[in-house]
Amino acid sequence: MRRRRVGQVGLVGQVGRVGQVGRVGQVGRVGQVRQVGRAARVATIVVLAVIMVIGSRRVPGFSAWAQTPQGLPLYGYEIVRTYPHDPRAFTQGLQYLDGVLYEGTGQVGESTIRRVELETGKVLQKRDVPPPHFGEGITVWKDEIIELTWQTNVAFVYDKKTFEPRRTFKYQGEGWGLTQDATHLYMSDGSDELRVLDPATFAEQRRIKVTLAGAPLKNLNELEWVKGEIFANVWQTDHIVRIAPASGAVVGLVDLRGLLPAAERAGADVLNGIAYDAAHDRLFITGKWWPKLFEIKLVKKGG
Ligand SMILES: [Ca+2]
Repeated sequence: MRRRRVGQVGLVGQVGRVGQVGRVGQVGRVGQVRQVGRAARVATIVVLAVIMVIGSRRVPGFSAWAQTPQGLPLYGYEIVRTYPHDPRAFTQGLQYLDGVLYEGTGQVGESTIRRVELETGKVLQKRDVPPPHFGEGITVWKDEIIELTWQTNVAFVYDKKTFEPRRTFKYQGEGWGLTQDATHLYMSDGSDELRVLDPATFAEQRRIKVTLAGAPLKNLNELEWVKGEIFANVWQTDHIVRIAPASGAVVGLVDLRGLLPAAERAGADVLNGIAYDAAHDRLFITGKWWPKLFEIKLVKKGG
């Protein structure tokens, strides 16, 4: 299901109808009424979810949410700098470390791990991931690179310098995104839960149930630990949610629609790929088969 999604352009026709977004704004406001019933709240979330999916298909005149549920902060972006990105890289994992990017790419038979020069997008080092594996999220832990696979239930561990395989970890379910703080790994699997893992053993310590305005939020994809929050792409949308790791609550929404110009969107797939340079407070964003990688600054919308 996560394979070539470019053919979904047909959805745009349906999206046109959602140009009646005015209604969404109204629903959003309903969410602010304290006494609103559960049904109404669920309806709010359903509409929001639909918008998050449909909103990723950029349609002229499609305006941003008038309001977000429960007054969640909404962020737009400012492009600081644009870099080249390999348009054949089906980006599934991205991390910035010591001046370079580490990237994991997907598709069976095309999956790779790579070290990439930020400024030029040049691939400095690469290792193919053999079929039947579909490469997913990666993270660099100490002197190793850990890579998830989508549906083959195995994580590969490589030497960070040589990219030589060292060992594997097994896990249940799908592998999507992977990030870390100083002590743990955080893994997404397509559900509304993030697994908290021991980096040395891959043993699961606990799960974080991610909620948006109280309702489960699924399809959390590529991840990045940013200043004490977990940023997660929501699959098939141009939105990133900011998650408080302690509670799992979404504490902010980032609307990145329009980041990749429409002309370049044709051969590209969805936004996926967040990397953070903590030393210089730089946030990098790209997507699957995107020809560009962007350094952005978040800009708070509304009041
Ligand atoms: Ca990342």
